[in-house]
Amino acid sequence: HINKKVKVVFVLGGPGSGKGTQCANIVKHFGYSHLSAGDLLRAERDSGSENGTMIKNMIKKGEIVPSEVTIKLLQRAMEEDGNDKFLIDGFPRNEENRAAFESVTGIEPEFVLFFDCPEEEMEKRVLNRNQNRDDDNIETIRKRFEVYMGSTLPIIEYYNSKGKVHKIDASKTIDQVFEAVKEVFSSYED
Ligand code: UP5
Ligand code: MG
Repeated sequence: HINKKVKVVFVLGGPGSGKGTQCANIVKHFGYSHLSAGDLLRAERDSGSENGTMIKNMIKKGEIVPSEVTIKLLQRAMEEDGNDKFLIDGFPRNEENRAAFESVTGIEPEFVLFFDCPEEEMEKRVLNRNQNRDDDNIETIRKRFEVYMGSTLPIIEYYNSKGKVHKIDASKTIDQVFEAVKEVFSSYED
């Protein structure tokens, strides 16, 4: 377990819903550190580590990497960063991720920020993004949506039943979405 008491907010939503974009804004206004599980996995893939090939294949297929890999990367990043509040973006993606993170770290999220966005809009955003991502092609995007609906939405539902979800209409402009996000974070400021 991480010794220091850290606050964690899970930032969830489908591919292209704007998690990364909004996290960058939240960091500037509210002093959180942003950890994108996808970015950490891509860095690990590119580092030539022994898990690299497995991560590469799973991302390419839009599948969810086993939690022990992702959790190790998240824990290391939290320790190295040293902040006491984190946005964890794009994790947990399924029940296995969720349960393992809780038991390994002992951390329960303070709340979950959920970016709700229609699939057509998310698809348009991902296809228009030019970041050279291995998984931004129509075939993988379809698979990412499928995995999101089948595995990640139930996790959002789980936290919703515990009263922890703040749902944001992510189909609006970046500025409009951030206005709604700010309201949520302001209500948690001490
Ligand atoms: N954009 C953003 N907001 C907009 C708005 N309001 N209006 C118009 N345009 C908007 O945004 C996407 C694009 O849309 C950008 O061009 C942006 O300018 C524009 P972004 O903020 O990047 O959206 P985000 O939700 O972060 O989309 P991303 O594609 O990163 O989400 P994914 O969840 O698909 O990707 P992630 O990196 O989290 O995961 C990738 C893969 O890694 C997974 O499929 C999986 O294989 C693997 N993975 C795991 O196995 N385990 C994990 O825990 C995490 C990832
Ligand atoms: Mg992202």
